[in-house]
Amino acid sequence: MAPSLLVLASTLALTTTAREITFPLIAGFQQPLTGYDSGLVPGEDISAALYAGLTTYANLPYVHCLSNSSVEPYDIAIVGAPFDTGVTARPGARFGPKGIRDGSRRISPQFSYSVYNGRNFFREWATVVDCGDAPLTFLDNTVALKQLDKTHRVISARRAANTTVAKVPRIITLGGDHTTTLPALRSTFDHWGAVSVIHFDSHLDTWDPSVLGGGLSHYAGVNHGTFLHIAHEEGLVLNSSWHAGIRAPVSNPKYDLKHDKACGFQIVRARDLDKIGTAGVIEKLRKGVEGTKVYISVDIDVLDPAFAPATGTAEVGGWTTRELLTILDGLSGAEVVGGDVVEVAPIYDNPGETTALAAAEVVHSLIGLMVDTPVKGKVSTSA
Ligand SMILES: *[C@@H]1O[C@H](CO)[C@@H](O)[C@H](O)[C@H]1NC(C)=O
Ligand SMILES: *[C@@H]1O[C@H](CO)[C@@H](O)[C@H](O)[C@H]1NC(C)=O
Ligand SMILES: *[C@@H]1O[C@H](CO)[C@@H](O)[C@H](O)[C@H]1NC(C)=O
Ligand SMILES: [Mn+2]
Repeated sequence: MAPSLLVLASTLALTTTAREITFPLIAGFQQPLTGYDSGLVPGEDISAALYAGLTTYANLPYVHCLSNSSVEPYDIAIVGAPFDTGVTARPGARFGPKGIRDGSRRISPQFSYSVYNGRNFFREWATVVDCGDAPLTFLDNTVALKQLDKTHRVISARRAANTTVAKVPRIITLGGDHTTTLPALRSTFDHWGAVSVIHFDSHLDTWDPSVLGGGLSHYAGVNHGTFLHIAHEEGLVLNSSWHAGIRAPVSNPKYDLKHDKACGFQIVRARDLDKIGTAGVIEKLRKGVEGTKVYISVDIDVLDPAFAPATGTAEVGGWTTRELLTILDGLSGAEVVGGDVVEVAPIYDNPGETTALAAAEVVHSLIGLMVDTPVKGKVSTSA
């Protein structure tokens, strides 16, 4: 080595040994959010952190809600319904629950105070848990939907955690195609009777099974475009129900719309928002369901494909994610007894998870509505 380089090398060595380098303890975004321990590693709290462990919705605790034994009680249960063989266009929503959980990784009970209302709905009276997915066969729709009926019966029949507020736990379903709403409505009927459905969707979904399904078979008639017709037939839906965000074409303007009305629905179309704004939409929906129990079903295709490309039956000209969240949060005060986000088919999402992020935040809003307004219900004996 040349003498000058030697000098340089020894100077560098001197510098590094002479200077005390203090690294920041742990970068802010790597800190466990439950609390900050000043030690670098020893004593560091590793009991809870984002992106660690298995992925549940919003880093909530997992509870095996379908266990034969008694389980830790909960007030609001998230359950996945991996079912997509009732879809009429692109399949893939059986992986929706996984996609929505992935999209929710950054949401956590420790870091969820809203800048709009200052509240953290995970930290009020309710215990919110993730029950994982319902075991549904992927080869027989009739059996799968019966399995989902049973899943809802078992989960909703457990005694709630905070019985001073409400004895019956409420369920938020992660779809699955929209057919999965039917078992959820049967379950809310058991505890609360018929409900007003607020149905966010670009499609009506009240089609007569002989129209959508073609009358091929009874089996084919139970699908993601007919479940609201069937729910009406079964007496699960009140005539104070609403569609919001409708824009898809119908097959017969006279029959389809008349039939939809007969099923108990009124309509806010997607472009109505341009005229009456989010406040106008909120007012219509709130007044429309006043005094009744409400089930909120969000087909992610209510959003424009720019905001939710990953869905079974995308329709252009829809709402933005912000508009939808504003409208949902604006429904606070409604007695929401159940809810879902359906038709998320992650395979069509982009690397930024646009659809999954939106769906995860919609679930967050549904939790907010449920925590904001507790609802008493009768304890079912059917499970
Ligand atoms: C749960 O209960 C059912 C019916 O009693 C029984 O057939 C099944 O084996 C039980 N499962 C487990 C895992 O114990
Ligand atoms: C149950 O809810 C009540 C009313 O909001 C609250 O005061 C109480 O702390 C809750 N209990 C538990 C165990 O969370
Ligand atoms: C719903 O039905 C009741 C009676 O069953 C009726 O009084 C009411 O006007 C109906 N509401 C709508 C919006 O059709
Ligand atoms: Mn739908």
